[in-house]
Amino acid sequence: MAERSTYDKALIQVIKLWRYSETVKEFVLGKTLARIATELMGVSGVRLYHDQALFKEASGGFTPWHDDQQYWPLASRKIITGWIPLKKTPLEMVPLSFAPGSQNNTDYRDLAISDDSEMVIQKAMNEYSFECSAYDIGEISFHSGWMYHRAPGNETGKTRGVMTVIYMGENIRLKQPENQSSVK
Ligand SMILES: O=C(O)CCC(=O)C(=O)O
Repeated sequence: MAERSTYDKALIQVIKLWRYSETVKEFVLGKTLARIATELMGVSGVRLYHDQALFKEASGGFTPWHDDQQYWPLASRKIITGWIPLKKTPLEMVPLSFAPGSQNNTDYRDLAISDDSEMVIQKAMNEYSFECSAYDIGEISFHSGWMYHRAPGNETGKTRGVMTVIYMGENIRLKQPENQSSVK
């Protein structure tokens, strides 16, 4: 752990879970979450952008303040992440904290997940209130692509596992990448 970067200490990522299991495929490609995402974004329908698992290991580091959309060269803000804990996740298992309203703050959007984003965005977030809740099994949250969020390090000695499913408005278009994060 000590040799990893802040980004790599925070999470282990496994992408495209729907390819590994029929059950997961049914869940990820199913209509339940897609319908909620459609309603939240006020769009006529959604497409799946991608899904992934994120494991914050026992003794895993904090997830620095960041927004998600900088990583995606998409031309509108109609994109949303469903954050889905794989187990009951009480506050000590460090669920995400969100800064509602911060999706309209354009100042720090290109700060890639790093010690820098943690420091700079943390300062800016002092003018917002945060929301952070415990999750029972089956409870999930959605956050829009530009909303800043973070999570503390995991000191519980147990891995905190979640999966995310990201939906975009069905009419969304690609745009030229505007930063290094979205070139990859
Ligand atoms: O689970 C975490 O700590 C980070 C997840 C995240 O940033 C996201 O789903 O957008």
